[in-house]
Amino acid sequence: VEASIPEPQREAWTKHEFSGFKDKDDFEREVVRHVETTLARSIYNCDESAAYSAASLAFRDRLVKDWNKTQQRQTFTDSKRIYYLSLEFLMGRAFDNAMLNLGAKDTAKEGLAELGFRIEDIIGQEHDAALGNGGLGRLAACFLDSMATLNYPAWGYGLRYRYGIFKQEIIDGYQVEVPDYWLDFNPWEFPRHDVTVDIQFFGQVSKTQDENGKTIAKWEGGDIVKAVAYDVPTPGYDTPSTNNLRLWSSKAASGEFDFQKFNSGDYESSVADQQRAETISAVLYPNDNLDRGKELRVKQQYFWVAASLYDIVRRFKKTKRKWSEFPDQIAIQLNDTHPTLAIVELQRILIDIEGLEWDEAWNIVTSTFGYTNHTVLPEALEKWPVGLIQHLLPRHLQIIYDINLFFLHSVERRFPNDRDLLRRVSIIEESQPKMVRMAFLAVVGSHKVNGVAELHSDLIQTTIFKDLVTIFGEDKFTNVTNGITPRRWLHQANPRLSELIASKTGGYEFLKDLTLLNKLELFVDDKEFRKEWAEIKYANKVVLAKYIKSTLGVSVNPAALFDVQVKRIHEYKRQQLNIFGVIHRYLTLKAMSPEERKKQQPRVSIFGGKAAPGYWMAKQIIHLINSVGSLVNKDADIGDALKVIFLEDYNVSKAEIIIPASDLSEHISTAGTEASGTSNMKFVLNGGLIIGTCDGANIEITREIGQDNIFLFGTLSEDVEDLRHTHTYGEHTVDQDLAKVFDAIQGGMFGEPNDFQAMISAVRDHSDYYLVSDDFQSYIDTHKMVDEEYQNQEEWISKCIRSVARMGFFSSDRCINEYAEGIWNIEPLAV
Ligand code: NTF
Repeated sequence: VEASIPEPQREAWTKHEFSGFKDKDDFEREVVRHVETTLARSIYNCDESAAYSAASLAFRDRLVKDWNKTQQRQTFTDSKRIYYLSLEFLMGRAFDNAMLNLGAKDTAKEGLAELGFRIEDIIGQEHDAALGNGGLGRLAACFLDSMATLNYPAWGYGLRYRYGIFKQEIIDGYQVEVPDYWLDFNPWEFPRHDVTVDIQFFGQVSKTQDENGKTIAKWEGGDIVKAVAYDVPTPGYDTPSTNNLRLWSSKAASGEFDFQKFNSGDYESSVADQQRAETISAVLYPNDNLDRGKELRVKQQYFWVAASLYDIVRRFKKTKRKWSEFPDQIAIQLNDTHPTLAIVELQRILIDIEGLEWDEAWNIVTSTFGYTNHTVLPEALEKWPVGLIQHLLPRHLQIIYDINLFFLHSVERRFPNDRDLLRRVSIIEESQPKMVRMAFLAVVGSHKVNGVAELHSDLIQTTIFKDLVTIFGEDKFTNVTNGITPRRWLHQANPRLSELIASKTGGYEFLKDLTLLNKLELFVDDKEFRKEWAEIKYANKVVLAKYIKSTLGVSVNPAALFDVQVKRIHEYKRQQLNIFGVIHRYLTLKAMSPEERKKQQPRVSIFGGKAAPGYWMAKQIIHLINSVGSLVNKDADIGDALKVIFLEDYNVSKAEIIIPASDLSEHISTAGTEASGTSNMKFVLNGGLIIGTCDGANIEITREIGQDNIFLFGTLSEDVEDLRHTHTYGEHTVDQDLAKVFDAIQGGMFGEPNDFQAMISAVRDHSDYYLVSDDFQSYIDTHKMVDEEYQNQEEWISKCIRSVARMGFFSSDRCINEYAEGIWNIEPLAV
């Protein structure tokens, strides 16, 4: 490893090496030092925000030591590395996580107390790092945690958005979006102003022949934007391994400042050019499961991918290995199609810059990449107009055409005279305008393609990639069922439950081997254990009830059944089914005598989630939920029997409060639409039961925990197509109970009926694409079962314990090990 200090001077360095705080006193000293020096405040002048900053810096100092050593070890060992390319990393807060992963939270707690602070208040000061929309981004964050915990040499690559996902405010029942400027103070990142890459856009390609008659392509002209690296240390749990997440930020290239304009007095427009360069990494696109085809988005993608590949190739070239060894040293995983241009960029680097032959280069490329698909929804599959790529990345378009040509030739050789097959599998869709199908490009350019749950992996092989399976064979396609990190989603979010589990399973080992949870089965019949378990759930519900009271002013009874649906708002996730069910419950309660009403199981229906700013129907759904809440919550006849809550601005740190407090959570997508879902796993792991459809990972959760421990309902995925067909071409009547719900809405019970007309029409007058009416009856029947079973608390808690005991499979550690073995072919690095 390179070092610039000569041997004789190193002794002084070793002698004075900083090693971070070791105990409580050390920690306090570090906090006080950071308050006085780094934050430049006079002593005793420290509010919670400053205490957060200083305490974070004290922890950061320790992380950095481990991080440097990990990087040094990885460079020195020179073993294979995995690069995880994701346009989203939904990290949430880092401070609590760092304390727990370093095993120093108790030290910090005592230290902060002596300095006059409660650790919870200090944790609460941190702004979420919200560089993601939902499940896809949070999955990437869980993967980073697992890769570090399992000691894999891994780097994440992403974009450093100045604005993360917007902050949601609810005003008069409507969603309002507020920009999330989160970088005012972020101790968890290190700008690397010396690590920059020039990224080229536009320009033209010239072709010449060299002395051997070989064609040389030169991409020239156009604009240059500078990528600056920002590094985020990501610690593993109970290991010194600390990996790197490198986020790129865009800046005007130094040569870009237009002195011509400047000297002619047009200073403002030369500044405007600078700002234009900075817009590339300015904002995260707020769409979940939707592709809007915006030009700036493809610019983001190329900017990030080109910077990352330059970095990866630069690192590889330092080792002086042969190009053929590239795939033995490097695995690159594409998180969805967003980084697919990396395939084209690596091919370009190898043939245009490094001078490799096409075939040799293409072999390296396809052996390096793996592609994970996260959705089958057609509106989410990325396609870029050929004209746009031509304009922005002229050389890349040529390479895409060549990749397609060679691919189609090989198809034609194996399946002669099947012109329709060629049309169907072509990377270029011959539409008006022509489009580049990014998912096909990703499949053709990777050696493995995986879905994220069993049903989903089967579906991609039989629908969107059916022809490609025929062409490449089944071995190229595989499944890796998603997982979640138990460190954040159990230990951090639910410390009391984690402690109780530790007391019965032999310490905190289960956090590193989640299958050890199975030891809990021994205690299912232990009354005392069940009591402790129930007390923890109740305490978590009290915390959430207080939060609801403080934010919405609504009192909810912690003894009621907490029924939670928190996730992005989307028609396919069917929050409309949930709220229609709630209205049905309300109408039923209203029709009862007061005595009868008293006998019903009290419920709190809790919703949360953001709608994409341009998704009008999703915004209507939010409005209806809030309108129902404002009527129901102040209806004196109803009282505690039903409350309807919409929690504003659902994000990772709020999930950490909500999930441990749930009795029942809703995962009710139309079968075949939710690729996996990951919150379903988080809820069960925290001792809540699920009501759900046979979709995504719900199916495997059922297999693991047993069908007695989950409330399944609704149409099966294999029947969905036929039902849709009947809606369009045959009988289509609305369920009778649902029709009553519609009547209530249209009668103005929840305010202006026109506001909700589109939601009703989608079901009644259009084809009810998401089968809300078809599934309505079985949905409300199943909720009736839930009410009955909840009455028997002993049995309910037994189910919760049994379920938790059987959740070992859903650790992201298992998931990462599967990727490492089946796709990346890499091994952990001994520490
Ligand atoms: C999401 N996909 C899926 O909708 C979820 O079911 C899944 O749990 C997560 O990915 C993680 O695998 C997307 O966000 C996208 F972008 F593919 F649409």
